[in-house]
Amino acid sequence: MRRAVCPGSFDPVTNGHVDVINRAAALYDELVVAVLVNPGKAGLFSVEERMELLRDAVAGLPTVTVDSFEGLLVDYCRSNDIPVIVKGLRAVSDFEYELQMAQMNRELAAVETLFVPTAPQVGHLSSSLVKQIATFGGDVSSLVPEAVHRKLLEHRERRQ
Ligand code: COD
Repeated sequence: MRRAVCPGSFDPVTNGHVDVINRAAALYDELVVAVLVNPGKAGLFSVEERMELLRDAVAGLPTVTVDSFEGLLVDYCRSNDIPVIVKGLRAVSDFEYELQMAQMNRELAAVETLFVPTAPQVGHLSSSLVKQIATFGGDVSSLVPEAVHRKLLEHRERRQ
């Protein structure tokens, strides 16, 4: 059974994440999308909300599950018997940091990292840009799954 994990903050999930998840799901028998619980950094959405939005986004992918983790990713991999991390790469700037983490994760626990090059249509997407645009009333409907778009609109209405 080939298993892998797609880790991230997913605050919130974008079409860029969804593309990487879809492509990783096609390569492995089981894929876990794991949301980092970072007690030191409050996100726009709670971890539960992010997981709910992810579950909605992967509803059509039967081999994909959504989970959360706290602490080191390699510890999560070890406890769940996952030998591979899948990451999306958008630019050289991503690569420099991701390479360092991949080498460290391999040294710490012999966990390998597979890099998936971003699809050109979503290479400019990031959760932080989406949040910034949505906060100032910009249209992000083509950048995120429908449920995320609705949630961002609700969030903005609550703030007004
Ligand atoms: N196209 C392709 N890929 C994308 C896109 C896009 N448009 N947008 C994002 N991605 C990829 C990112 O490159 C990343 O691989 C993944 O999707 C998640 O992105 P984010 O922004 O939601 O999540 P990050 O980058 O904040 O997540 C970082 C982790 C949580 C994976 C990392 O910090 C981690 O592993 N933390 C746990 C602590 C740990 O183990 N630290 C030691 C590391 S050596």
